Amino acid sequence: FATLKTAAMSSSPTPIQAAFKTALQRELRGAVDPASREALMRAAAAACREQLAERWAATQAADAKRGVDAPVRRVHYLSMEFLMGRALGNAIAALGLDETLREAFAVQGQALPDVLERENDAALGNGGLGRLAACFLDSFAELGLPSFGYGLRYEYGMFAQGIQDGRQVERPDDWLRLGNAWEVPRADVRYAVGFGGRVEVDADGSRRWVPAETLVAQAYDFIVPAHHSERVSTLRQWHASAAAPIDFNAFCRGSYAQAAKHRVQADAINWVLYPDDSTDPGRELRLKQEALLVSASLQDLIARHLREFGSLHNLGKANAIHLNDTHPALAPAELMRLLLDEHGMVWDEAWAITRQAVSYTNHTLMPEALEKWPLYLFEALLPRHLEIIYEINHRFMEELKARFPGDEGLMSRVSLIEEDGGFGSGGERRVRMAHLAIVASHRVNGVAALHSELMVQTIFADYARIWPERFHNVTNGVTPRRWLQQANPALSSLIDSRIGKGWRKDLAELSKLKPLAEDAELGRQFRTVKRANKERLAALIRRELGIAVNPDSLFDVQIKRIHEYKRQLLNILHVVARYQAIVANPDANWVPRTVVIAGKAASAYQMAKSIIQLAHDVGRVVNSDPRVGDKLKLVFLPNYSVSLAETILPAAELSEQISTAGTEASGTGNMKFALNGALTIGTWDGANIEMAEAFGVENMFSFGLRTEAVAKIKSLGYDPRLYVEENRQLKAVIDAIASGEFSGGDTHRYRALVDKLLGHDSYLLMADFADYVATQLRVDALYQDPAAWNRRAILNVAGMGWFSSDRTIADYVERVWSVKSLS
Ligand code: DL6
Repeated sequence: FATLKTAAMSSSPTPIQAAFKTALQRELRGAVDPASREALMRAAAAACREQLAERWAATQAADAKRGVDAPVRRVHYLSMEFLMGRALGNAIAALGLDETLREAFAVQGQALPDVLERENDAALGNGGLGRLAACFLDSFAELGLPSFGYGLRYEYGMFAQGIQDGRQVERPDDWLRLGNAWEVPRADVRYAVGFGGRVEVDADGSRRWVPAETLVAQAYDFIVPAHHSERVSTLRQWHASAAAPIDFNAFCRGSYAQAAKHRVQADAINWVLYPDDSTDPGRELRLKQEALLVSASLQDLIARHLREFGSLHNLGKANAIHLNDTHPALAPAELMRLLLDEHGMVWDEAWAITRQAVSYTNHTLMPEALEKWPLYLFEALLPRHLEIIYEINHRFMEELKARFPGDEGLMSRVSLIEEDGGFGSGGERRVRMAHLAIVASHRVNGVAALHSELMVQTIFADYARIWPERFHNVTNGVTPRRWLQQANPALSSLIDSRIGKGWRKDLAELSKLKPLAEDAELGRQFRTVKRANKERLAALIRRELGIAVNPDSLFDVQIKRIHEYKRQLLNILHVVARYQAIVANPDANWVPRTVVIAGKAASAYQMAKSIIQLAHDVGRVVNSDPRVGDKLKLVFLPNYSVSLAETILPAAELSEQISTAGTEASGTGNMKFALNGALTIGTWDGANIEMAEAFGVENMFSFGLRTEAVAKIKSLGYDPRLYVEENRQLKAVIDAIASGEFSGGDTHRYRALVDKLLGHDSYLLMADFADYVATQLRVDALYQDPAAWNRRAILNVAGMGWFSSDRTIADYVERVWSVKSLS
């Protein structure tokens, strides 16, 4: 690698560039010459990690000195999901090493983007909730917040989505197969975590849990850098292993599987993000994952707090413990257990500390997502926790009896224990994890204004009556580092050229673009940037699917998890309607469109999988119909990921945010699109509403029934068939699907889907169809006036400053995590 040594630096290197170069050379010493892109990527990651490790040590040292009276507590963000994506591009941008690396790789005959692409996505999350957690880590660093993100180190993250004959197939996502140059194994950060066994009562009446099985959780750290300081944040992920070695006698007998059985069982905890919990073993494994995350993280917190303060009495004052949805909701029970049983604290003090520390975010109103665990599973795996939950519940019920005498209904509705077995319980008694989270938290928040409002009006109405002061809203945000600066460097440079670089540190400065929206030259430059991004996406589509799309067509995009409430199906119905209209009148002045859909369906969610198949069936027919040509294409991009989103978003012109009003808690994709200058066609739902208010409702294509109208129509007895009968266009669309026009004459394939639409249509696609199609025509009309379109797109970008996750985290600090929020 003599060549690398002589790699010309354009000017004399800064200390960090020099140190990085030395580390890179060292890392590459053992590699084959010329180094492969993978080897270069790993070497660069390891060299960055060295720099980050120094920043990590400095950050920890500074935080340890902050003192108990610091206005901001150290935040511990517990989440079963962190959807991080790739790390190298972000690290080199934060460290200011882009050019150094570009030059070093050029000497190796490699282009930086090609090397960056060799990194596997860390896809340790399902969707919005996990990606939000990743954006938060970025903002923790940027804001210099003392913090730890805590998660699990899954060996296979979210499944890899393949498509066979138009159907989704799931494969394990072996993202660690080439190792992970980023992670820092912490051999000295290990905690024992117990399961099963019994609770013993000592002579003094104190209770002691004797677990039947003990696992060891070991920490692996991933360091996230700030971009405008040397602060970092940490994602600490736990890896489980059996505490006991192999059974030597069994091994000597030649029973190798028997010798290692307990080790394999322990290892299963690390395998997959969210095992399918429709089976008993699946449920048990998932509860074990949650318990391991919670226990190891809280033990880590307590150990650190004792190192820093020498006493646990001020633990709640110095630390915030945040529950990212109900998955880590066991935390209050575990914290109580640790304080009572391991540290000899009395109940009242332990409870006061727990309530001071814990807060909880709800991310969905869908009742099926509110976790409930059967009591028998708790009894079998976590007997001491169950005792503690009973005691919390008993005291809570006593409080209610005093405050709401005689209101038995209220007590049974809010109890932590579901006695009669609600929906999906099979009649068994269950622990309601959301209730535990609320009772133990000093703050509970929703993730957009409408969602927070609906949360207290619907699923948590009883609790809002009991403790109205506990409920707040903190609207989501996204990190502009990844989602604008790194994903869309050309747009970022264009913005720099007009308003300077201040927006990179303070996204609110994007508002300076507002008066420039009329500037036709800026509009043209904006369009040129968009066009180049579209070409890049078109090349990807051609490479992946062999489909040629026209970069001059309107790029209309919907990327997110596939779910009935998100209504990808409504999008497809519109494509079919447009297809039929084009075929009926091919010579009309059609605005050419490329509709792009991407997203994964949960493996057991048949209806979502059917929607994916329909997208493929419709795409195949439309894309190959010579009467249609460039006027319409429907493309389903497989294996949606953070990295794929980074290519798609900058190219999008129309963002589909079309959930039934009142169902999408917030959305964050909606924010990423608008930040990249796409116009939104959207319902009055989630954060769409606040976005429209920020950049002007006239700059969004808003359509559809609003929440109150949805409720009203349902209460009056919604009949979807009436809408179909009254709308010839809609009828033709449904008939075409039902009659097998897109499924080679197979009338069975979409029968369940069509029956559901005509029967229940829980998400009101039929009711919103006409307005949606009419609004799509308004989209076409505006697209035919490029200057007007550009102007609106620029106004969208200008209005997005508030949707930075830096603002979101500042809001959490203010409303949820600061010492002030405790009063
Ligand atoms: O808050 C992040 C994200 C929201 O933007 C989405 O609207 C919402 O659907 C998503 N919720 C989940 C639900 N998970 N659980 N449980 O991912 O959260």
